[in-house]
Amino acid sequence: MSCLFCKIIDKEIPADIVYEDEHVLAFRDINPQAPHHLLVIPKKHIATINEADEADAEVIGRLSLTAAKLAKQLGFADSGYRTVMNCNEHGGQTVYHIHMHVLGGKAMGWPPY
Ligand code: IU
Repeated sequence: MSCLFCKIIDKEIPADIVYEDEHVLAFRDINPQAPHHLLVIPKKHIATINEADEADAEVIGRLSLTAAKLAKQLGFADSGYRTVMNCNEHGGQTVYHIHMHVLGGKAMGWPPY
């Protein structure tokens, strides 16, 4: 298994894990782009959101619910935050195991370029 995020799930590679359940794992991004920068990933390996199917609907929903839960727990829900899932080259995806970025703790601009 060469997927880095699968290795984090299997605890073969260390990560600053902030949440884990049967379905998802959340950890702090190694190269944070905001005061709070989490990645929420499904335990099931899905390379990009293009590969997700109907059977993945629940776990994909759990990514957003986990993002909101952690934003509340870590105290940046009320001030606001952004969730992002990059897809493929033009989306800026570099790790091919879907992940929801959760960025908070500062005001962010729009559009994102
Ligand atoms: P992207 O959307 O695929 O570009 O995001 C990948 C993120 O994974 C990026 O923000 C990296 O800093 C982050 N990351 C990490 O947190 N830990 C790692 O071991 C690796 C990448 I590799």
